[in-house]
Amino acid sequence: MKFLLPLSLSLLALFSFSSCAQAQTTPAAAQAVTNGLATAQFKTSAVCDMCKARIEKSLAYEKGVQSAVLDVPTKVLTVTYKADKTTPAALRTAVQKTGYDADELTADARAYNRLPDCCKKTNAVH
Ligand SMILES: [Cu+2]
Repeated sequence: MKFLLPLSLSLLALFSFSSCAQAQTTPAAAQAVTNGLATAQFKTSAVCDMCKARIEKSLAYEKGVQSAVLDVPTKVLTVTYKADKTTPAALRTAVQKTGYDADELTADARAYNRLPDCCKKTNAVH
């Protein structure tokens, strides 16, 4: 029975070491802010390349936005912005005002109604 104690101790050390190493490798929040620039991703209701162009252009005019890229197949908008100039909440509002959902937020109704029929969210991605 005596040999079990050192064994369990070394196992314990091994486990605490690996969880520690894990904590160090992926600080997602810290990764997002580099040189005052941060990146945020939003799920939108975009369905086509026209939506992509509309949202990217609209976001480009937003204060603090460095770049905005929408991936149509996944509907995910990736925005790089200056963390001291704007916030993810303000960026979501900008997406809403363009007529699209942003994560759990629903599109601004007036902006949505102005979208061409092909860009309505009832359509599948095309
Ligand atoms: Cu569209």
